[in-house]
Amino acid sequence: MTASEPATVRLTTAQALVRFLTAQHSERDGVERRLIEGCFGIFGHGNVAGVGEALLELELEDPSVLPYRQARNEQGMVHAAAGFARMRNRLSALACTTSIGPGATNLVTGAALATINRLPVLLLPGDVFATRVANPVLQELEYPLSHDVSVNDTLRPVSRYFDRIYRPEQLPSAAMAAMRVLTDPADTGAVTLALPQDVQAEAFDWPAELFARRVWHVPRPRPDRAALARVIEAIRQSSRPLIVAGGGVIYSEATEALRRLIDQTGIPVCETQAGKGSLPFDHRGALGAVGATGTQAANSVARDADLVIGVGTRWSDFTTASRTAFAHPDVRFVNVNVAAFDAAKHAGISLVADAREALEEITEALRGWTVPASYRRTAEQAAHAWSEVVGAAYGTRHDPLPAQCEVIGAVNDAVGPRDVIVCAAGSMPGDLHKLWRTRDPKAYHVEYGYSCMGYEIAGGLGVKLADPDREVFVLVGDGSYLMLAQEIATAVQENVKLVIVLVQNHGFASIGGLSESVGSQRFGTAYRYRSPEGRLDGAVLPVDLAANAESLGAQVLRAATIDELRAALAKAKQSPHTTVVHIETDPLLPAPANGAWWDVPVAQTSALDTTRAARAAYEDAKKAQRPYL
Ligand SMILES: Cc1ncc(C[n+]2csc(CCOP(=O)(O)OP(=O)(O)O)c2C)c(N)n1
Ligand SMILES: [Mg+2]
Repeated sequence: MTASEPATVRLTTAQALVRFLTAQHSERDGVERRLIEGCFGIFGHGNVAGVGEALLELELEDPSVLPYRQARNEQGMVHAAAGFARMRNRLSALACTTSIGPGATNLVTGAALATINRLPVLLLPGDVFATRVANPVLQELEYPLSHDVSVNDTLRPVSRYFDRIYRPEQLPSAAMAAMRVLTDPADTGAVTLALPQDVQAEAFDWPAELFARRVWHVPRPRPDRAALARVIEAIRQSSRPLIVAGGGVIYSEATEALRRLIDQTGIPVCETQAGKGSLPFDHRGALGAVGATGTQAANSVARDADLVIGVGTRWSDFTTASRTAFAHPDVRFVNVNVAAFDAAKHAGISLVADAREALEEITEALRGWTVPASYRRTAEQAAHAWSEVVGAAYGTRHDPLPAQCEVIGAVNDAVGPRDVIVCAAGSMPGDLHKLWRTRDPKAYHVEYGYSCMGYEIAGGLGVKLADPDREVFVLVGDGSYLMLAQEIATAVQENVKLVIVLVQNHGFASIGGLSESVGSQRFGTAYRYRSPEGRLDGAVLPVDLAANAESLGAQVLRAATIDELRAALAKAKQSPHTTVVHIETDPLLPAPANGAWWDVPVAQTSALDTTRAARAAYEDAKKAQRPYL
């Protein structure tokens, strides 16, 4: 080698990729951290000899550099990675390696969840031979029209960046593009680098600088001056403005800035699922949840608001109650969002910016301006009235089986202010949104972008890995548990402690209630034997989920009453082990009503009286739906 020739390192593609990952860092507010902190995986022939060999070399060198963790299900490991990234405010992430075929397609649901929630996860599925010398390889889908399609192409629409590394030379540019997307607050989501199994094992002379320490700066874009002036003008002209705090407030660590703005101006604040915790529940001006699962306090203020200022929200149908929540005839929107896509929604005044930067500049520009005192009082009284509703729900005392609200109340009493609750699907997310008393911005972790059954336990594992100093309480229904509970075994293996509250109500309280409301008579929503009449309305099944959890290595406590639940939670908190607290509840007792609507179309023609009645109610409710234009 002459002095002018650049230094190279001979490694396989897989070795080069994992070495590259160990050198990547993110930076925001002057703090640098590792970008990819570890790797989940399940090995098969599509990754064992490539990425597997590379990870082994790394572990033998130093097991702390890129810890490898075995998952039980590929979907579960992406959920864990998503929970991890959310807990870290998207500043660090985990990689996930899989085999080809089913191992890879099991990633799809997790990838969709990550992308919809804008959470960075790095997916490394194996792929079929690039050289095609041995095709069709075991598990290869043969697409007759083209040999450059594999099952991994199902990951394209659910990835924010997708590339397939057919040749080692492609790796540097693909890997750099992947890191850019992972660290871009507007573009982030699942990033997929599909790795054909032969290419993983192929050696190449890499430029040494590929492995140099690299820092990806996470920006805090400041608002455009003219757009900011438009926003300030709109706020000054409003008499009933309302802030809707979304997940962006929390990811941007903008909660202090939000607090300063509302303390100064008196603008009340309500929260989306991802934004819950933006303010402590009892802060002056905090109205709690908004929309379909909102508090009556927030929804009454939302109904009359003349200016709705969304901060870091993508305006899901739950937030707008399917475009019925904001009913003022002249309501206008302001959208503060780091993603132009969301900032343009509802014909709002678009303010493309980081939430913290934008809130600080808005606060400064509004100096001396406040909402009318009477409006502030109205909002505070509404919040106070809802707090009494929550207190009553926490104290329901239902017999013989407790109500879910009481369970939530008991868990709320048991958690410390920084402890995290994790949930995702079923009736609990809505009840938690309405009723949970949140005290810390990172203490409420309900995945409601994809509301994916099965996220709860796996996601909780990721949360705990991201912040081991906090106690993590997973709330999971029996339906979600049956879908994906296996990562309990991973938590046990990793000595990661979770407290899992398993709410057994023998089926779907959520969809059962919804089914009834749309006239479908709870059809197919309870877990029951097939009866002699041929219907699923026989006796309750003999399924014992507590025994199932025990068999996976968890410590299990069975509670029959709320008092026993309180005692079990106290014991679970003290225990160093992952503990499942099992409690049976009455599925027919919903949380307090809020009068909000959700658009679920009902059959326009039907032989059923129940459906015809529901259709009439649907058509009536539909009249309140607005275009927000
Ligand atoms: C993967 C997935 N499949 C289906 C659904 C639709 N869904 C939403 S809630 C629910 C039932 C959840 O049952 P359970 O976990 O027991 O909670 P419960 O409704 O009883 O509170 C279903 C099927 C979903 N959200 N996710
Ligand atoms: Mg259930």
